[in-house]
Amino acid sequence: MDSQKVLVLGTGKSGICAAKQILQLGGQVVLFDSNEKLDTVKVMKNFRKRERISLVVGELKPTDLVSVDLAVISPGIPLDKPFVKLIDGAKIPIWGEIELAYQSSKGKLAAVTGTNGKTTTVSLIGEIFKTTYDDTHICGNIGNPFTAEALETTDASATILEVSSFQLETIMDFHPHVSCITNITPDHLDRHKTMKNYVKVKESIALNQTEEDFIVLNYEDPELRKFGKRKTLKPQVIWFSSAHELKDGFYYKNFEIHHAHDGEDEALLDVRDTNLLGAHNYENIMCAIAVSMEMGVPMQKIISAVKKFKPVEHRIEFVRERNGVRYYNDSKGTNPDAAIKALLAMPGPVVLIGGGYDKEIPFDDWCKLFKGRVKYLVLIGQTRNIIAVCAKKYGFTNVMFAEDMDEAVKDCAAYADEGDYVLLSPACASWGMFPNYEERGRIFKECVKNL
Ligand code: UMA
Repeated sequence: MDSQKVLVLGTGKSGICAAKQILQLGGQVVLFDSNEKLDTVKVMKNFRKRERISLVVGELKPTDLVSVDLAVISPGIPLDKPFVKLIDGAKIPIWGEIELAYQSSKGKLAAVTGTNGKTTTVSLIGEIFKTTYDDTHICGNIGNPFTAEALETTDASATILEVSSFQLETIMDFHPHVSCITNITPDHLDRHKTMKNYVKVKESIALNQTEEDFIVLNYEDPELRKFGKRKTLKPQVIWFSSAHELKDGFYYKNFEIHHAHDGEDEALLDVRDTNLLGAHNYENIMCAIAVSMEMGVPMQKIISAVKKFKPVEHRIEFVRERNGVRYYNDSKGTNPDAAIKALLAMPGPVVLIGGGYDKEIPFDDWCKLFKGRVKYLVLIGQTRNIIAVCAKKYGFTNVMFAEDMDEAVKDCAAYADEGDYVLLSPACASWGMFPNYEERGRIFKECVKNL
């Protein structure tokens, strides 16, 4: 990186941290953001010394590419953008922010991808690693860019990385010792266009893995079952299942998590001794146990960390009880599959808040579940008409529209009776109404607390 000129695309968290890493290694940075309304002063405040950094905003011109050695792209930038094509046309290599970090990172690396469950699984693995590794790094799509951590890692470090499909599109040498795919269900089809493309990009987490590495896969996911049995797949497969008693791997049965191996079957944990709710969370626990075991954490330490672990913010997070109504924040339910899991985890009648940014994913499987489970559905955001029409198709018409979160929460409070569950689990991204799902979740909690 020494003296190289690197064009960093995007000035969000990833772009800023990537630029800092390049500067720290002695390189020169040209930051680019296509948002013409960007607060350039705020962006530049991230950098104390301005000698080797410049900022280009709006349009990227061929002259901006003169003597650029490498481009590093933020995950939120689609690869079909004209400025990306311009860079590609100039034969400048394009790395993802993850790849840049990987090239400088040291120690042991595990990576988790999948449509849902990534954040809980990664947070849990992080807590487990801390029992054994003094220098544990938890980063990636979880909200802490890998480039913010990479230069801090040493040969004694253990890193657990959450990787999104956006990030996997631009890897090159990226090679985790243990990888994991939690599940693959429709998401981000506005970007990947087809399910086939989306599955392929998720599976590329194993691209550079060898026979000495491991991949943890969900036996109940049809795509992953096919993938795990593929002859060309190099890493050793570790299966987990929430529905089948496996002969080799981890499985869930009658509240217990078992580990079957070498002809033996060991009951490891009663899930009622954990703070996690719902079958999808038992799958997350199995992923975390399998990854941690292959990363060298002793099983006893793994089990005790699992028992202590508290659910992550915005994932079926209990907010408060008011007049016998329990309020849950599942703002991280940004696609139908995640929202289905949250809905199924509720032990009683639900007053549901849904809707948001349109990622062009069908809502049918989610809406089919409303009858008999959901008392009222309060819809917000761009997708509210689409969801209302879809719910009607499946005989559900108790639908209300709200203009903002405050109105939605007040509607829920008015319609919920003692013993009901008010759940924010929108099945959509937050964009359009909120900057991100975290902010959406925080505003929901604020509104609930103000009731
Ligand atoms: N930008 C452009 N041109 C474009 C698009 C974006 O210049 O055409 C600029 C924007 O103006 C903005 C910057 O790019 O300044 C934003 O970059 P970004 O969207 O990559 O956002 P970051 O802040 O870098 O956050 C990213 C991830 N965001 C996305 O993938 C959309 C974060 O995941 C991640 O936590 C962070 O890196 C650290 O690794 C968020 C996410 O929604 C949580 N992820 C999706 C998901 O989980 O489903 C994949």
